Amino acid sequence: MAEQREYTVVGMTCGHCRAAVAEEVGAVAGVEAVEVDLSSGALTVSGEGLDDDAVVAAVAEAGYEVRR
Ligand SMILES: [Cu+2]
Repeated sequence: MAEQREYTVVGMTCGHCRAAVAEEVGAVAGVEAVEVDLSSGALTVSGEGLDDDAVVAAVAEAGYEVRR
């Protein structure tokens, strides 16, 4: 069943940051859609069988951090 989760990413400063996060998180297993709001840091992930740790790791891979 599809679900949606919200995270807050810290450290993004421009469109390239935003694109990097969207690309890395979009490659996580089960993820079907990613929305990133640069100004608020809001990361909305939609998909099935989402794994918080995998999302956090993908954000870290892009060079940013999820505020928990
Ligand atoms: Cu940037």
